Amino acid sequence: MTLDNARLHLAVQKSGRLSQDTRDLLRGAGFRIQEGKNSLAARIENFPLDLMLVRDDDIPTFVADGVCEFGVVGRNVLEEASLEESAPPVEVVAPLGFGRCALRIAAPESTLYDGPRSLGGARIATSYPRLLQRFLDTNGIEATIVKMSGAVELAPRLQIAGFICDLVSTGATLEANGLRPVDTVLESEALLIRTGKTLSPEKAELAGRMMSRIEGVLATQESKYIMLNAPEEALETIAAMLPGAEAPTILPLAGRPGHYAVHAVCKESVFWETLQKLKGAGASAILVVPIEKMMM
Ligand code: PRT
Ligand code: ZN
Repeated sequence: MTLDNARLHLAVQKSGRLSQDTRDLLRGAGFRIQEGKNSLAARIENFPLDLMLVRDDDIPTFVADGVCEFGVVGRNVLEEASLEESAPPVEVVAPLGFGRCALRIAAPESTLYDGPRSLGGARIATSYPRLLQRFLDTNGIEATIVKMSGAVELAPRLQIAGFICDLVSTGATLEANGLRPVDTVLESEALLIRTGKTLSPEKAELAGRMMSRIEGVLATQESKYIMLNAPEEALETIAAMLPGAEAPTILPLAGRPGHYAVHAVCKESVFWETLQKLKGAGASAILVVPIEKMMM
């Protein structure tokens, strides 16, 4: 098989909370998505990659089976699927920083909660029975799990269950239903996952190229390029203060003996406090600029 015949397949949510951010990430990594009539797949015009547009719940299976080499899915969906007996392994390549939410236990405002033991003997409604069971087991609690596929927040009012275990982001849905979060089962965000199956050498090479582009976008989201001037005696202190920077470039300033320009890529957030500290250490003319592309 030649390289041209090998195409990668990335399973992404067709429509829902992860769709837009997934597309934005791919576009940011330079992948041009061909918006065609096919509602099941979308071709990337400038890379041997096809997006398979599916329901998020199916993504772990497609990737585990190797039907798709990669996928983008919430940690909540991935972990619930991987707790199923005989689930083939998938690997987490990278957390993607969007789709953040938490799987939380919640109860009506008036319910007293004093840690997981308050769940003993209770009925808890959820769409995530395996993650909830793991949480209960870890805490040595016996409770009845009531499996629901949606509208879990209505369970207490309908007297189906005294507690719920559901995804929360802003908390507005809980509040609107007179519920309050009392415990956390899982913190979640979207993940890039890959199949545990071995890829052909051609696909492995493409996979490496695809991942380094995506990782490049993820790295630039936090990273900044920082430039400043500093006197020679402050260089060591200042270099040590630059967040997440390796080996800054230090250049002599023309016409100002003993003064240098310091340039560095900071791979962690640069806050105002950092700038204040740099100034305090003798830095001047500090510039922080965003990085558009980066390949390590
Ligand atoms: O059709 P398909 O099966 O693909 O989509 P879906 O309806 O199952 O999933 P979707 O699009 O709702 O969510 C996809 C993924 O987004 C989830 O698996 C999570 O990883 C992530 N995510 C992030 C969320 C939320 N935030 C979220 N708030 N998923 C669901 N919610 C729901 C939650 O279930 C509750 O009903 O939003 C409500 C609470 O939101 P707040 O803001 O009121 O707290
Ligand atoms: Zn779903």
